[in-house]
Amino acid sequence: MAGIRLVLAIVQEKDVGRLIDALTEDGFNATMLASTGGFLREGNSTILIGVEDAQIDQVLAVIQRSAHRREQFVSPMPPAVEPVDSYVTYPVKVEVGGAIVFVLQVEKMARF
Ligand code: 2BA
Repeated sequence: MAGIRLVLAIVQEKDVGRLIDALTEDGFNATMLASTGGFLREGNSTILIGVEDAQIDQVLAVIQRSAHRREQFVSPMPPAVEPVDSYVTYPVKVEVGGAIVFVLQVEKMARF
């Protein structure tokens, strides 16, 4: 039996519709989870895609062409442990978007 991989892609909200459309068009099954980035504390989406080994390159190519990196100025949230008035935040420029992708080996997949 062919090996199964789980692709876990974290993408910006702006890119998620385009990515899901492209995955569906190419015949991939995907699940979207609402997630929040630890640094920006903004909503992003975590997409789960179960695929066979042989499809990994194709799915990565779909993700790469659907998610774009862009620059954004943000004021980071103060750390929860600091007193609020002792912490001054300055906007910082960060690059966001594109996709952060993890590929995991799956021991078993079942559909009941
Ligand atoms: P956030 O944690 O909200 O990070 C958004 C962007 O802010 C990051 O983009 C990065 O450019 C910047 N950034 C993150 N931490 C920073 C820091 N300590 N100082 C300065 N800039 C910082 P990406 O690297 O493209 O990450 C996009 C989102 O992907 C992240 O949102 C997070 O939700 C997820 N992510 C990234 N790396 C991850 C990892 N190793 N494990 C789990 N999730 C990850």
